[in-house]
Amino acid sequence: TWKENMRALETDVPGISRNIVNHVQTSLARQAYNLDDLGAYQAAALSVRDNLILNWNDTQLQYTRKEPKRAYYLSLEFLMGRALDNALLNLDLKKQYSESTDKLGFNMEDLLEQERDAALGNGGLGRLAACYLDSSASMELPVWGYGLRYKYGIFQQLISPEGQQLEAPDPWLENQNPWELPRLDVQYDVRFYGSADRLNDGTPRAVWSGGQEVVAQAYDVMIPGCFTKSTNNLRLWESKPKRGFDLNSFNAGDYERAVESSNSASAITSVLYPNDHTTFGKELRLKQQYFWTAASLADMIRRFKNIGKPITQFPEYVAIQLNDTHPTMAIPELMRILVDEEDVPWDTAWQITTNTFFYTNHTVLPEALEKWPVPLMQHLLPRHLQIIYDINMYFLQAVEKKFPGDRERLARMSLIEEGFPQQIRMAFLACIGSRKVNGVAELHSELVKTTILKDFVEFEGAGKFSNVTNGITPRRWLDQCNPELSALISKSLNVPKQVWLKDLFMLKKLLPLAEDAAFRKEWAEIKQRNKERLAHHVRTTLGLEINTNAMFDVQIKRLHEYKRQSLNILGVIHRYLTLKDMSAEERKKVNPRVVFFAAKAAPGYWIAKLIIRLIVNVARILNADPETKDYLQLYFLPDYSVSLAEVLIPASDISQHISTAGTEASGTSNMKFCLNGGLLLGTVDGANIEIGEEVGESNVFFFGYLTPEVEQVRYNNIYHPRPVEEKSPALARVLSVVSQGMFGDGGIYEPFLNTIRQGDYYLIADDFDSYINALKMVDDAYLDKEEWIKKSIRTACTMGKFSSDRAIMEYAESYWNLEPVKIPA
Ligand code: 26W
Repeated sequence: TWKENMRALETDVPGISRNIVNHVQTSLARQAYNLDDLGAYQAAALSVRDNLILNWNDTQLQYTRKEPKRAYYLSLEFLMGRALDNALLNLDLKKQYSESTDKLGFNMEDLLEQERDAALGNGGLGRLAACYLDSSASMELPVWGYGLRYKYGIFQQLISPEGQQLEAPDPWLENQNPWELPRLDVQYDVRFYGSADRLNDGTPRAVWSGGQEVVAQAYDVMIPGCFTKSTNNLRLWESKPKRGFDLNSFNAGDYERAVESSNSASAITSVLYPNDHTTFGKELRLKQQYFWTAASLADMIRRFKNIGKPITQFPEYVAIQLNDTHPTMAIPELMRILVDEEDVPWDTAWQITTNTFFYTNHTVLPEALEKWPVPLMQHLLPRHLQIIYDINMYFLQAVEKKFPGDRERLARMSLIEEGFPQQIRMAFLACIGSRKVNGVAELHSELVKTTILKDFVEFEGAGKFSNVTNGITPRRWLDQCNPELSALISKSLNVPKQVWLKDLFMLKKLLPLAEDAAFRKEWAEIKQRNKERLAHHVRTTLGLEINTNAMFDVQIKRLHEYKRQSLNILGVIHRYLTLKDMSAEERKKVNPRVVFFAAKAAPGYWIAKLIIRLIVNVARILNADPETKDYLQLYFLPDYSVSLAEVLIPASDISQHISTAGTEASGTSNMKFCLNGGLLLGTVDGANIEIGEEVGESNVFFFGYLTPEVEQVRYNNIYHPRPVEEKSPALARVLSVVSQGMFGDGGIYEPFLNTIRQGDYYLIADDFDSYINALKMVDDAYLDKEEWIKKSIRTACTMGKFSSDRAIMEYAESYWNLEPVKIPA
């Protein structure tokens, strides 16, 4: 009877409707007559989740039966965005669900808008993790993600009338989250503080006791593959106090401390740190990192033990990818488990560890490299500090053996940086504890080898270091966000999207159609409708009217000096001044432009906030100027998110990726814009370079100093400074109108302007004229509409390389040694 009663997937419209209504009546305890869009969304989401759970169960059962090697992606950030549309498309049930909700009196597109973004990430690193989960499931690979279930995701951004960024909390779990499943049976204890005593019995073992214990509680989020039953898992940990309060402290008579620790336990997973590219050395952040890696490793080891193999075979069944250094504490934690709990000899334990981990570096900016103060580690994780010291001792002995007497090298390579206080260099620990190390684009991987990890390449050999160029999922970033373009591609390739969405190189077959006027017309009309969709979005959310006959020029990413939104806004002011210089007749020949920015700044990054303020105030003046507003409009769209990106990207004619050469590791939005037929204006940096190689130099706009030149320019800027007037008269004029108050109180911008006048670390003045020249080339190219559309088609159709399916297969084959697992129907 068990078998007879098993539920099957509901895939026809009547079955789907029954399921939705059933959830309205029971799960939500609501009635048809008072059901609003939010309720209907929740019921639809719960019914989709039912389907996902059935697939998930089959997938996990198959993994248990087949015992394949598994990979785990450890990321402190997963920037998932919305789930409903994505799940419907991957399950191929969008049509049926739309028809069903239609019959029930609801519009599917309105229901989709009810969902809040799961915004458990800052930017590129977190969104990459989300794309990789989609690709792993779609490629039928046994991969799980492990992260934290933050109660509050990335802050909501508000912009005050003066242009000041204000932050509000993001209570994304407030209306319940239909996409997660609490696993009350999956809990682990995690210890902090206390003391570590070596046994000194001839083994490396120690006993770690006392301190505070907190509970890690699992929540599972299903990750559906595209057009496959394969459904993977993202396991997120929530921290909870143990039995109300900590008995250890209580029994030791420290009642106050016990109650305090019960509050502090829940604090661990309360909020995502909103810093990106800057470290702060905060105790709570280290607590997050250890809490998460300890719970995740305990979970993996329990699962491994279920298959009954000796612990030495751990690396044959488990690969762990470290998404940047944030999960590096997993390395000493695995050593602790092996040595102290499993009684494995040190060398064997180190062998197991270094065969299990893989480390991806995502930035070479010095301020982003994590270091933890030794006294903090001693206090919070005393046993791990001992282990790190031991790892360092054996490591430095080996370095000394290879390079005898090279004291400076030992100091450079030590896991412990000297200073007050001493600090632990997490990138070095991640490097020596891993089997392989990779960067995220060709140039970046070279920079990793020649700068931050140079000594390690000399010591370990270059073979350990390589490149996996980032990718993006074409499901969310084309099929979902640009359904009309997706349909045109399927029609023109004459294959269902099922085929090309999983083999993105097929787009190349459409290249000849760039010469077909009818195809170009359809292509251009879709771009136009996407621009109108964006204009509609801005009208309804902000009440602003946008000129959809203009070129749409977009820069959307975290606000950071190295990404140079500053260069863009100064270029906009230059364009404005040029328009003001013209006669009304001359202006009529100008090709109208609308410039869009969206960006969050880290709450404590005040120069970044000042740049936002400048953008907002320039927009205020420009959009109100009757002489120029038909030719130049400027918008700062607040609260950038995955969902906003899904509206902006398909609408762009040109997008800007203009970091100082050598600073942007890869960039991934560049790939998204190009895949949607937007042209690229950028520096010779990160993945821009590889995009240029794929689309051909004549279809992209490059400018600026190259990476090998940057160091010398920076040196000159300090030791042989030249005034801005000399480097770029055009920029000097722009700086002076800002300073004189054309956009409100000029005085407040002085600290920002001074970063350019003095030092100019990011080469704003050095690159300005080259940038303005590139903008002019873009204008000229846009005048020839037919040629522009050809470039747009060529750009989109050469993006095959940038599918995250390609990237994840490289990890699976060359790093993890993973095979796909077919899930039987
Ligand atoms: C500890 C503070 C902190 C937080 C986040 C330091 C560094 C980070 C991330 C590693 C920054 C990040 O998101 N890097 C971006 O990673 C993307 C995915 O590989 C790349 O495309 C971007 O170029 C890179 O800036």
